[in-house]
Amino acid sequence: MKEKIISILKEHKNKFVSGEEISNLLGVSRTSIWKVLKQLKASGYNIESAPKKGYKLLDDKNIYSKEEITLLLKSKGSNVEEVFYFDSINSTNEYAKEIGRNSNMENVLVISDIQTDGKGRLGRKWLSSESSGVWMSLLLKPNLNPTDASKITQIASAAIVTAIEEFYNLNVGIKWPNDIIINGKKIAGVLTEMNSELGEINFIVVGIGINVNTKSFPEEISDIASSLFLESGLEIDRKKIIEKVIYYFYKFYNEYIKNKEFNEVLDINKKKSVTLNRDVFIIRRNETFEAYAYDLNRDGELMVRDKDGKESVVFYGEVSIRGVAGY
Ligand code: BTX
Repeated sequence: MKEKIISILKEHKNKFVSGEEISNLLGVSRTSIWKVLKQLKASGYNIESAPKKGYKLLDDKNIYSKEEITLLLKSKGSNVEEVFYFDSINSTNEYAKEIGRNSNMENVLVISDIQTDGKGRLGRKWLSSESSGVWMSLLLKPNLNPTDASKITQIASAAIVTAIEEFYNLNVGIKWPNDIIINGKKIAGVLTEMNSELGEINFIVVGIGINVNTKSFPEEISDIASSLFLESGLEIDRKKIIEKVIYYFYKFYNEYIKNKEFNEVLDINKKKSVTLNRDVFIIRRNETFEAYAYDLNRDGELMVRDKDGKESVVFYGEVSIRGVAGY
């Protein structure tokens, strides 16, 4: 009902719509409409009410809620079938994995204003305590071989870069395969987690964290972290970023799942790479060695050449680049 009322108010943006009209459109009593409008006002909607005229939605720019996000994604015809929204949660990835384990649902978006225990890779933390970023996870059930799951990370990285470049005039880079970098600092990251058995994927959760309007970072990461606001001076409604990232994610994902077409994603990952054409450190199991990163192969794996000229593919190794995002 909340969603429907917001929809009606949005259709009449900056114009009054009477309680009676809303009540006729939805077939519910004016008292119920009035109660919902009161709740909407309490949750931050700027709704003007005037006797005999009705209600008018003035500004919904900074409203972050399940209804807003659901409406936004529905109107853009995205593949997202269900949205779980939280004001605060430990980790959207953890919640999405829980749904993955316990239901048949897929194409579910879990999103939270704040994460109290946001996760990075390899047990690291992802700071998401301020309500100024986008912290979201998609639950997917693709019919893929588990060895292809890493492509989902690259699809997400390509989607984030493409989305950001639509709004900001910034030079955005990808530190292979999951960090998004601007001016040498990390502004976004992707954490893909998979549940699989016997060569089959049960589900994949792709977690996306983007520092959008963050004004400052704690000292421990202030040298390596930045936000779209800090890099551009532009404050933006986070919903716009969500809409575009989801749009591009599904554009690339559907291309890959339906047509096995990964070239556009690969091109973006190559073109935007801050890892390629430089010396990197490969940390593989207990071994660390320096090598020159010269290409991404057709599957998006990093190709490196060590100082003896031996070429190899980096699968699981953590790649570290001097001078980029603190590595
Ligand atoms: P990562 O392991 O590449 O990066 C984690 C490292 O980045 C940390 O060790 C720290 O140095 C630095 N860092 C921590 N917080 C931030 C931040 N807000 N901005 C920039 N740098 C930071 C990258 O992991 C993957 C991150 C995915 C986060 C999303 S948010 C939604 C979803 N839920 C969840 O718990 N994780 C994902």
